[in-house]
Amino acid sequence: MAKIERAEVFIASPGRNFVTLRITTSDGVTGLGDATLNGRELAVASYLRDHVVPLLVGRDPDRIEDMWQYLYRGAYWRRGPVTMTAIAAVDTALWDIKGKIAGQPVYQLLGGRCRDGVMVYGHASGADVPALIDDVARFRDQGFKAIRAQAAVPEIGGSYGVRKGSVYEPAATSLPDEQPWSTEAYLDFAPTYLEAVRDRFGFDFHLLHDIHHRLTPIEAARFGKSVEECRLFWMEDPTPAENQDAFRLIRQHTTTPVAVGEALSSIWDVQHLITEQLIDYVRTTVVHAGGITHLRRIFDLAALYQVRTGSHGATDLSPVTLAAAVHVDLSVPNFGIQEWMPHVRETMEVFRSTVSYSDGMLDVAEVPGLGVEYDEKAAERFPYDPRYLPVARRLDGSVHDW
Ligand code: EZ4
Ligand code: CO
Repeated sequence: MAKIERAEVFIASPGRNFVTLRITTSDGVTGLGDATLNGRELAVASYLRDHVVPLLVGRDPDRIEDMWQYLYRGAYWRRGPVTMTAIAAVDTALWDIKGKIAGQPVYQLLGGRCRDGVMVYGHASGADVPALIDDVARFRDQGFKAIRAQAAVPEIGGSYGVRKGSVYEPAATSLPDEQPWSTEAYLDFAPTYLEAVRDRFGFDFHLLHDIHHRLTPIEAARFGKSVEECRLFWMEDPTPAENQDAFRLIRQHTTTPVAVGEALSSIWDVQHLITEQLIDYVRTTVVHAGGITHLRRIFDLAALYQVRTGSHGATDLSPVTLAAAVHVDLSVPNFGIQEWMPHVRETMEVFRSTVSYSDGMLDVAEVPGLGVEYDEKAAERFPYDPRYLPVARRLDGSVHDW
């Protein structure tokens, strides 16, 4: 029987920071797991290096479910993004190893393909409405079937989700950047640019919008109602989801579909959202929600309630997560959509991935495992670069949800 011989944690910043776990078996088979928690990277690296790696060595790499239970129940302390990201890294690496040993892509081990490819949405954004319209046109030209639209709010001179040059949501060095927020200005402005996009391009593509936890439930209800004519594919994170019941209020007022989950890390965090049908899409991911094993459990629960998947896929999730997400997306019956932003060249020099884009869809190559390798040598050129996500403050100086 092969054993886990080695588990290494790599921290590198090829374009942005990534934490990667590589497990090697006594037969020399390697598996990769993403362990990146944007802005809190070293907490997960320490959790793995100091508390998990010593438990892995000598164990059976075949027993993926047992390993999940062992790390989750064995920690005693429940849930939370640091724990669930660390467990995810181990789980993902073991699925990669199982695929390589079987000589099969991971999606085959998950039951095989349910679809030919994975529909993705791209991120169009603009400093003003004409720039947003140009960006939407660019995504349409690239064949995207679904596009998220975000524009800077004039009164506050910016917004989350708006690219500056080639950089998306740059995390600041030293201390977090503080950015102003006005709910009133956003609520007046955002529906107008979503309408402008529909007026210009019509309805032959899916239009998405991210609210990024910025509204109260009743404000979100008003927003959802005000954009019903735009027929959004979804409004994302309309209000923070610590209180799952808050979404009932939104539901009572609008038919705009709701997506939640990128910041949530376990099935218990989305339980009521799903079982009470308070959302339409669940956005939990491989890396932040306990790996392929736990994400499948969430998606199976969601399927019972006609909730579809829409996994988080911004560039702070590594190419290992993207590949794992595509394997899951290919194999679950209730797939909805996958978020995707291409990683920069430096990232792809370190993570050699077989994920490919064509005509609005992603696919993986027919290679064993996840189809991603980590180039340790290339990674050495990109040392860790501590950064923080921004913090939002209302115009009176009080802290708001970012
Ligand atoms: O702000 O991934 O839908 N995508 C998002 C992201 C998140 C970042 C946080 O690290 O909201 O861009
Ligand atoms: Co989001």
